[in-house]
Amino acid sequence: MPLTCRGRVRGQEPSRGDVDDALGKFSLTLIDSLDTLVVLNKTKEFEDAVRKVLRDVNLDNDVVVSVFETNIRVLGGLLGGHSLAIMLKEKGEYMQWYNDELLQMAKQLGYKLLPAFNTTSGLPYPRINLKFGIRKPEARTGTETDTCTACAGTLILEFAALSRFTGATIFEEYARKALDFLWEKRQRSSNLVGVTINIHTGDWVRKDSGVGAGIDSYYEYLLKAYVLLGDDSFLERFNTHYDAIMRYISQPPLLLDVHIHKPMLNARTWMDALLAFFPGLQVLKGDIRPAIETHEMLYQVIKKHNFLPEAFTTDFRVHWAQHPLRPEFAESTYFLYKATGDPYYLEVGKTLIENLNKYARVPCGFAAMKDVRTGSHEDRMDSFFLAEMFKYLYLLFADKEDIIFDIEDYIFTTEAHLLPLWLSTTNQSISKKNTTSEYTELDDSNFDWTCPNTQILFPNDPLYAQSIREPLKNVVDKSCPRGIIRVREESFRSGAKPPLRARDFMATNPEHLEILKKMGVSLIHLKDGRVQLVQHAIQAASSIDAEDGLRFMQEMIELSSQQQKEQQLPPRAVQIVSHPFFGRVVLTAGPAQFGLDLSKHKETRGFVASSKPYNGCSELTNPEAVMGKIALIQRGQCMFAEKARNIQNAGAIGGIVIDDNEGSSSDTAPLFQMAGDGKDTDDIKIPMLFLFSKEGSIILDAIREYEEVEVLLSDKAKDRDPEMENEEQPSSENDSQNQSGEQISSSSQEVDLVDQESSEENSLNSHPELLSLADVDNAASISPSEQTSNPTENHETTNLNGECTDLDNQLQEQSETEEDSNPNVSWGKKVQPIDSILADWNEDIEAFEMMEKDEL
Ligand code: DMJ
Repeated sequence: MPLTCRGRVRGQEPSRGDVDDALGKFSLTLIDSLDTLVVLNKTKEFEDAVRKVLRDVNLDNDVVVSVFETNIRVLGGLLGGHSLAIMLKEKGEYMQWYNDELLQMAKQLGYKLLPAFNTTSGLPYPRINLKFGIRKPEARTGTETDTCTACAGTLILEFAALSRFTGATIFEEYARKALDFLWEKRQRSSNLVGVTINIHTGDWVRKDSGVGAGIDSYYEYLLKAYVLLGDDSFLERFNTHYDAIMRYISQPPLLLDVHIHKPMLNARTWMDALLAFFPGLQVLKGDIRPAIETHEMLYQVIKKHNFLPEAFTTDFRVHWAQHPLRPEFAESTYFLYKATGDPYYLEVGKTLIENLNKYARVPCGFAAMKDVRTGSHEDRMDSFFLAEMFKYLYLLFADKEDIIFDIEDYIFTTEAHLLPLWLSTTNQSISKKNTTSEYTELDDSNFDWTCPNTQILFPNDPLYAQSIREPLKNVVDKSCPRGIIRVREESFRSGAKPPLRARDFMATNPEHLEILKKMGVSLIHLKDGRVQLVQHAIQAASSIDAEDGLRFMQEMIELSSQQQKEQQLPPRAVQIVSHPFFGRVVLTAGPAQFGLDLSKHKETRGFVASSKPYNGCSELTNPEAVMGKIALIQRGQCMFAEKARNIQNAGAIGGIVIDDNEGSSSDTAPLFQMAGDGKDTDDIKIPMLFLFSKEGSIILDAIREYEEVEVLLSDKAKDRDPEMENEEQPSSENDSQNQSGEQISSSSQEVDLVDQESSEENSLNSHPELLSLADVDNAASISPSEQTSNPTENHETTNLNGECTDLDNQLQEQSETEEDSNPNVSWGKKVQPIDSILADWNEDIEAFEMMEKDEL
């Protein structure tokens, strides 16, 4: 926890939900970073770290952990450590005492994970209790029915290595069985897999498919299992999936999720950050062109936001603003540099390092970004930062002689642990499944460009890569939204009139109502003035209209969730600028619906002072202490607006309200915004921000230690530069009209016993003409009359030159070329029986709801 300078111990911090499943009280970060130490030539430190692991780590804890995370980080970390320990021992200088102790621990852990595979399918349960396994009542797990594809399909490298190192074949057998089952369950016409699967029945629970969250390393492990184990069946499976990915998901430079049995239908209009590993995998496969294209697009997104947001839209806006210092982009950069030798990728690496140092480096490590837009931090440095990010960035710049062993003799696991390639010829007792009969030779030009042809493709000519990047130069800046192109192109192809767009819909327009009726969508007027939309495919005029209705509803769900998001104010930042922080610590702050709007004014800078009374609910008794400063006030007892007026009257230039719920943190709680008091709050001129208790105590601790603590209140963290370290001037700059400290009298006398919290519900109910969707769980609330239409969204899309072109023309072109080459695109023309449409429709809605609800 790099902000509070402590280790995170499971159970001793507020739960963060699934993220904590990686923590098993087994010194995760220490184990995950063992082999990084050797790569960085820190051999002595490696030796010490191994001793610490052997001395301190206990694997027999009563903790429920993720099987996937434990495998890739802990089992992988122990095996990577073992691989390099025996390499060092053989060299004769270090680790001479080592006697396979890490391997013994790995084996012990392997046996602890095996009960998870006790299912008829062979797919593992997603979680296991390290002490009690699955079945025992004390285990507190084992009732789950679903797991993600990557969770079940990312075991083979570690499990096979464990088997081959130890001779205990059971691990490799179990991992193979899980992979065989996933392969059997692939959607047979598209050859794609869904995101989550039922571990008992093998049914796909989420039928959307991409290369990012939930699936990513399943594909990675098929190809790498072929490399490590030399088993052709893995390559055949990988190639079959790769062909499907390139056919449906790859829409260069984008990679967009689709539905597994309607792969021409995009399932999302945004991409997640995990897919940034894919260009690296494409390099391993030897398909460099799309790797360069996707990587370039991602780099432009990074240049825009300093980091890759956890999710971003097809027009490159932030969808989820966090960035937990994920390594995938650095990984792809390393592989692309290796493949092309183009120094451009060194420049990319330099930018990554500069941004990390500038925005993420804090006194006790590197802090995850809570919000790439504000630059605020989360008290979190995941173990993959040292395991992967450090390793790949170091390797990017390392010369061969900088590394004390030959890195080419190893394969990287998904957590960048190193496994020696000689394992392919050791202990090969596992019978290989012969899947060749199932495998149909792919007639796909993708494979003309694969390994070993790369030598011919890139005779180390850096201009080659540049020529691919050039047309994409401005793809992010000049982009036009292209979220639903595929949905629309089907309608164009079928010759139907373009369906009514959700954003154009007016509940009072009779023509629109007529179209809705045709599409099987009916309107229900609720007593409270809201309107609900209900869809029944069976009531549509034709199957085509029914499909249009589905698309309309999907758009409406997306539009309304977007509008809900927009009604929320964005987060703000409290940046500690005084010694010894110098702007390095940026705390996520909740905005206020009143007072100075920090997005429109310059930041407010000042020293902090606690108000008396601390709750700020009455006239301050220490006005001299807060005058010209930023007052700290505790949440509770009265309205936020009242606190603001009291500190403003005492001459404060800003206020920070600190949550009184002990242990609350922006790591675990959603953004909080402070509402007004329901009356006119124009008299409040100073900026007010809210901090959860954990972030608040970072400031309170700083006061205890350094007395004088200066902060910046802003909408976005300011560059921390040497200037901050030199500036010793007291608080001066702020745009508050109360700069002079002049007293502004409060008009409000009202006292409530609780703070009025802003809630979505409040804002929704205040709109009379809200529209919601009744039979989809996702309550879509939308105010058609307030919608602003964006002309580019309707008619334009992006071409590879970054220019906006006319969608109609482009769609026609696409439709012609795609129909020629792809037999699957004609599905839109077929007249489907209505109940099959209805079934598909329900599946799509289910998948859509699931996607909306799920988090990475
Ligand atoms: C890592 O733990 C692994 O790379 C995993 O496969 C998915 N991504 C995380 C880091 O983002």
